[in-house]
Amino acid sequence: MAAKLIDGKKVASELKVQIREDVENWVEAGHRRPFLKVLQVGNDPASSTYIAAKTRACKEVGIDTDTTHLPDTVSAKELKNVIQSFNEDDSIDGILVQLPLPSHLSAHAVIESIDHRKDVDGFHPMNVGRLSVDQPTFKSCTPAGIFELFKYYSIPTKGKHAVVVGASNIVGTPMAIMLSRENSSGKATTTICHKFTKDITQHTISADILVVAAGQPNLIKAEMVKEGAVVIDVGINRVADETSEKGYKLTGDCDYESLKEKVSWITPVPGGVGPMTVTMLMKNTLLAAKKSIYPD
Ligand code: L34
Repeated sequence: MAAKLIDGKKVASELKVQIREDVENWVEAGHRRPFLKVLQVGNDPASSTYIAAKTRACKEVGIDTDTTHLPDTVSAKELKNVIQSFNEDDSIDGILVQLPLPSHLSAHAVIESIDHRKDVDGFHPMNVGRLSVDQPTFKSCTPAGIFELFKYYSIPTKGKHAVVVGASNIVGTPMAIMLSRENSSGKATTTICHKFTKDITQHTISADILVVAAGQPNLIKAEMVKEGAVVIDVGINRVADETSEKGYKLTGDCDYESLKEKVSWITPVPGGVGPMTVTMLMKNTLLAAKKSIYPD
């Protein structure tokens, strides 16, 4: 069986057209244009690329944005004060602190210092907690984007066996929550694999839906998946490649070439999940501006 391509780039651009319309309607109704504040600490090159993608998307959908850039020597206290000032600034609808942070800073503490009503990443414990109990919330952008892809391609999750490889706070954990809940979203029987899982293949081989967010190039090979499975590759690894202009190429966590002969649906890297993550951030920022999740 040859797999069908899940074209995240295409779906993302269609969704952005819709979001743009929603933004313009909001503005035409007399409201201030939504505003996203991005905070970058240090100079991680991948972070700079992702923030550039977010800034571009804001432009496409008509959301105002700017990025405050702090040096990687910033203290926890200074960073907290900056975030506090954003929390109190009524002209800011959404706040995003790009991760990872330099090692002397605690991501937990930083995320918790963001006003949960402006947490458009959906990483604040309030929002993750609400996700866990099916309350309206800012859904983490990557899992939300993957669910949009399921919807667009009419890929059912209800009653399926979903396996998530990787248990990060950004992707694996919220993805597993969304897949597993009975009352909203997934309704799937869900397994989470992580670095302590003894035999990953034992789990992946029985997956109807396999979501891989481990950050390890070529972790998942054809012999580890079931014929006809749906494979979502969240990995976005930079591997050295002297033939490319940038000196690296992007590759996911899955061996795409061998998997595509065996599975039913697969996301490419790049052009799969990445653009959806960025698009869901636009959606959350509009929700924040409209105070849809947390009315005053
Ligand atoms: N706070 N930190 C916070 N929020 C996030 O949602 C993120 N993430 C992850 C890293 N840190 C974060 C992102 O934005 C990963 N991520 C992200 C964003 C965009 C893309 C990939 C990951 C993306 O646009 N990917 C393109 C290729 C980009 C390239 O050329 O490098 C793609 O087609 O996959």
